[in-house]
Amino acid sequence: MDMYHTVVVEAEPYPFEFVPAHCALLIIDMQRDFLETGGFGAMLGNDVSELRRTIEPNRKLLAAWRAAGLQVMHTREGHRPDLTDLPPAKKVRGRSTTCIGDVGPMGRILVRGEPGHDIIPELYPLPTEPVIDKPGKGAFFATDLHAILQNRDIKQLIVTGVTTEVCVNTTVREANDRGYDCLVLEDCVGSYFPQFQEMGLQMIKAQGGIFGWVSQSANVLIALK
Ligand code: TIU
Repeated sequence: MDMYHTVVVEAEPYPFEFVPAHCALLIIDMQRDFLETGGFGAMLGNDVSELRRTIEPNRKLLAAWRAAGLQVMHTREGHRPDLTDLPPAKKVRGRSTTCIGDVGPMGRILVRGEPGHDIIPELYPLPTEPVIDKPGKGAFFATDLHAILQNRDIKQLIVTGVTTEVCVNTTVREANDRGYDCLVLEDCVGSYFPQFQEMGLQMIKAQGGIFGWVSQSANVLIALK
């Protein structure tokens, strides 16, 4: 594969074309607290299997993307240990007895440095891969992601991770407004709610790809060969 030669991936609403040197794989919030059976997501009563089915396709895609020598970035949702970056509205939302910053099943919930906040071992970042710690749902809000992408000459993003309608959708919308093309891979994104998985992807590709493109990881793997 030529890093500077356009690659075409079958996608909806029409094929996604990218130049590998200018395209990064952005893996959103594949954190233990969202995905593991003993995590915060599961504690709230969510079915983590809907998210766990994305692990294997992400693992294969990540391996192929790394083998091709392409750029990878990871994000994690979470807050400073002193919670100074946690909006009071976010802390109290949901009226749960256990909230962000409290001690949960895998350390303090969504607090940086705690075991549950970290990325699952199957997709653990390499030291060379930037990890963006974000306080919000979108990966551009209050982070240096845009600067990193600009410094690395990245124009397009292949977006995977969790959850489809929350952090993935918010990030894709933020990226779209900043001029990036986004391809979202259906088998590599997951939601606790099947109907939101379906509609979260429909919203991205509707109206001629209003926010981006949708495809399957197999189509990217074929294109990387
Ligand atoms: N990463 C992400 O999507 N954070 C969430 O809180 N998602 C939910 O679906 N709750």
